[in-house]
Amino acid sequence: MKLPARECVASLDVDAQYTFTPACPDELPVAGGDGIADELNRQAAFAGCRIGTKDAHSPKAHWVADDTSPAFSPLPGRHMDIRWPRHAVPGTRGFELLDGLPHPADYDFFVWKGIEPDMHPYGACYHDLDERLSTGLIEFLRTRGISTVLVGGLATDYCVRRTVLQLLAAGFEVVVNRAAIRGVADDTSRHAIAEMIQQGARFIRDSGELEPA
Ligand code: VGL
Repeated sequence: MKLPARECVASLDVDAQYTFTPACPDELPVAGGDGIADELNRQAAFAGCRIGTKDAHSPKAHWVADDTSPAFSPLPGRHMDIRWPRHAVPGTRGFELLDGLPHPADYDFFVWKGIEPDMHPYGACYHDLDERLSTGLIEFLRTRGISTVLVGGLATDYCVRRTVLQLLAAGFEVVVNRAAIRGVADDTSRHAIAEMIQQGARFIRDSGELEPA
């Protein structure tokens, strides 16, 4: 796939954190989630800037499922949809980016998501589920003159999906690198991929398909 000039291309690593890998079995382990760092680095070599995101959640977030509030019980707010196990708590292993990725300070732009205990967003572009509170990512990409965003990360069916749909809605070309994504479940991932394609995302098998301008 032929890319535009490098300075118009951004590479985005969505939530490439240990919380979404088998290293954190009590959080949200995604099979193969720890196998994407090299491919994320390869896709970034085609881009003029690199963006990262992390989930950064309170251990006492209102959406945390525990013995007294099992999964799928009603949630108390409008910026959380379903309950999740406690995950991505700053100071824990699960919060950290996968080995081999840059330090957050070395990305050109970095988004921390879900810091508020009563919010559990998925996409990198908005802090809230209504998509009104910008994280600044769309503004950053526009200011940089970015037209095309290469996306990889975790998980295909939640945060990658929502981020891609938000970027498409904002008018960016989005290329999703299949070798750099992993999903929580096969059926939801298949559905998410079909939806992203239907909304205009293009998929590549791996970064070997990318051609610089
Ligand atoms: C995610 C489920 C819950 C993700 C985050 O990063 O895809 N999935 N929280």
